[in-house]
Amino acid sequence: MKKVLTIQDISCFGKCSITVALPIISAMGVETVILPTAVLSTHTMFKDFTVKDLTDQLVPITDHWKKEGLKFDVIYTGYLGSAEEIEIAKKIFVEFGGDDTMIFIDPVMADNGKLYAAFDENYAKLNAGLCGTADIIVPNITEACFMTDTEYKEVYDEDYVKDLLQKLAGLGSKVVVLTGVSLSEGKTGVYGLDTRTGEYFTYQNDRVNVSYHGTGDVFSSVSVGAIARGLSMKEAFRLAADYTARTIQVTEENPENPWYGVDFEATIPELVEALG
Ligand code: PXL
Repeated sequence: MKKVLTIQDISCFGKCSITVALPIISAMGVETVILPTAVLSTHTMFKDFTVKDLTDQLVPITDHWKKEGLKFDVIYTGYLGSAEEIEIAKKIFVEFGGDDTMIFIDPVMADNGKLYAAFDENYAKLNAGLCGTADIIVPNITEACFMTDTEYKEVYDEDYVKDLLQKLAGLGSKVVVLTGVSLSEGKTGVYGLDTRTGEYFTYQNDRVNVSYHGTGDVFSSVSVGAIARGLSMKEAFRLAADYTARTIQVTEENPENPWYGVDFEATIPELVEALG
């Protein structure tokens, strides 16, 4: 069975990071090993959330894994709590990544033009350095702007997206994919660049005019699960974009209307079926 290591926080309530990645990637038939970077009472969009940083646990845990000879097919990082954790993640890539290990980085730190509560611009620069060591990175436009010193625009055209992709390519990752790219009315999706071939690719589906927390984590988790299962990158991103859009739609139809996260639990059976 393919094995993924995911390094991100546990937000106990709120449906994001590990509480999204673990059920989704496991349901896709891929063993999911977790390395929690912090435990929060909720994600950071709630008021008065608590945080217990776990930086001091990362090295002891991974030292134990080294003795056990663990290796991973994919290492997927999401929300990391501190600059020090970024440095530790780099070491983990070297220690646990073989030639066949795919390093997938979602540099979770910002959205809608703003950094999340825990982060500053220096953190964004360090995240840019981490992204340089990846095979695939999947920032949203805000994160890409912070990492490349680019002005954030709410309204943009294809040239702006391609310019941003070229700047991201300069960080050093093999494949760079921007998420949440909307180039026509009513559509949204991904726009990527394979820096090895210079080829751009895009996939758009219908935009739902509402934004939910954790949708980036849903998208990344499905992409990682699909890549681990051997789908091509384009197939993986298409599946992930379709699944995320479908899950947002189902969440919108829920009369309880949970503002804090999407109802991926309701759509997991469809995801499993789509894998055949
Ligand atoms: O979904 C991204 C995410 C992950 N982890 C924590 C967050 C967020 C987004 O706000 O707060 C703790």
